[in-house]
Amino acid sequence: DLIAVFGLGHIGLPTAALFAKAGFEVIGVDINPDIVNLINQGISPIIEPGLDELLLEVVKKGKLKATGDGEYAARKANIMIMVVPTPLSADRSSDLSAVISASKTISKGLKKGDLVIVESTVPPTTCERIILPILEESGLKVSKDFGLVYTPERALPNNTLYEMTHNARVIGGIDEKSTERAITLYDKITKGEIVKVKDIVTAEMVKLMENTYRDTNIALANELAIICESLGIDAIDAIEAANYHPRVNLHIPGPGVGGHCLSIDPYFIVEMAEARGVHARLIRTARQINEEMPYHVLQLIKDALNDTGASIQDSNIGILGVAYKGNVADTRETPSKPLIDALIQEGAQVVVHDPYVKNEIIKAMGAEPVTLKEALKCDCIVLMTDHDEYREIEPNMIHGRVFICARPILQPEKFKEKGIIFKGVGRP
Ligand code: SAJ
Repeated sequence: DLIAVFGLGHIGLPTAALFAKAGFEVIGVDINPDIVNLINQGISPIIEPGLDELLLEVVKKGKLKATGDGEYAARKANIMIMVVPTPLSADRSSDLSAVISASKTISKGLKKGDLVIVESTVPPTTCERIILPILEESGLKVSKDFGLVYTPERALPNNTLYEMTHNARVIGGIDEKSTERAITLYDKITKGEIVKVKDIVTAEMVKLMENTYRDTNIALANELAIICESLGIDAIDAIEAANYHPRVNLHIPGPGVGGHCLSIDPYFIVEMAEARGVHARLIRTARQINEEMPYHVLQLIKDALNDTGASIQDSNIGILGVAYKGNVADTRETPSKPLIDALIQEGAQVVVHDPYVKNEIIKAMGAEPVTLKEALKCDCIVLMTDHDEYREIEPNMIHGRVFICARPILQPEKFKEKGIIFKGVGRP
């Protein structure tokens, strides 16, 4: 089998590399010529543990080749995997333009006996309602001439290669033949269990349900954290104690939910539910709570500065972390961005430290990149990301009087004892 992977991003590239490593001939397709060039030199455009080595190996062996010519790839391959992005539009509806465009390209090269596999995260029914009709514009008929399958990728960024080869994989096809063929294929790259579901829509929905589960649970933790703050008790202690219950697993409160998945996928469910006249009330509210968290952090900053008789306008503020979560360089949908915007809007001087994120990206956010030492000199320090490096922060490293810790990775008492005004999400 010759495999073509459409979309060489955070999921597509590792997927292509793993199939190449498993012995398949793989053509990777991307519309960005810079990405194609880098990959053909064996250089990974994304940071992901283990990917550099793996990519270099499969490119050197000639097992993986990248191209911008999708039609060529579709004509050559007999298995086509679609892993293109599905962002959220400004009105919070799904933007399926990349999926539609990739489907058109695949359709032009589609042959009898081909299998099309969709991995892109999509609102349920997208495969059958949108992708399938485009594929059939080729004149071929699904089931009779070609197969169609949906299988969501569930790997965690920063641990992608391990999870891709060990997590359980859900597969749902348009017919039994498609499903079985995909099972045989993915079995070659994963030791994880393969979970067969009855149809494509179930497989599409599974992916969204997983991320919605997490987003909703984080919203619950965030709401409880704010309530605990008002009670003057420590939410982190309370959550830890509650989690001794064998059937309770409260999540960790923080400054909001970032990343390309949790903050977007729930809206795909909302969109599809609304289209069917069902109101996704809890899911929508959870999103709202999480999106408001950066403004809760802003309030903590204002309150703390107020306690010292200062205000945002005449303070310099050092943000620790603009990555959406600890130990990654990814800033997509990061809660740090709305906080920085609000602070600048209110007239604060904002500097940012992040050990992973490039200075250009920090500058593009309108803030000045600085070293950790410099950031810790600010009047007010705001820890936003749970990078391991920040777990080592000690009271004597801080020069300012106010420390806002939006992640529960430091002990409040330690700082308060030294006269620092310490506030945190969920902290008394
Ligand atoms: N977060 C909290 N509290 C928590 C857990 C996370 O505030 O208790 C925050 C994080 O700091 C971050 C955001 O939530 O800002 C999301 O982080 P994450 O590590 O939970 O998830 P992602 O977005 O990096 O990856 C998720 C994963 N999904 C699940 O765990 C259900 C991953 O397995 C998926 O493959 C990925 O989404 C995806 O591609 O959909």
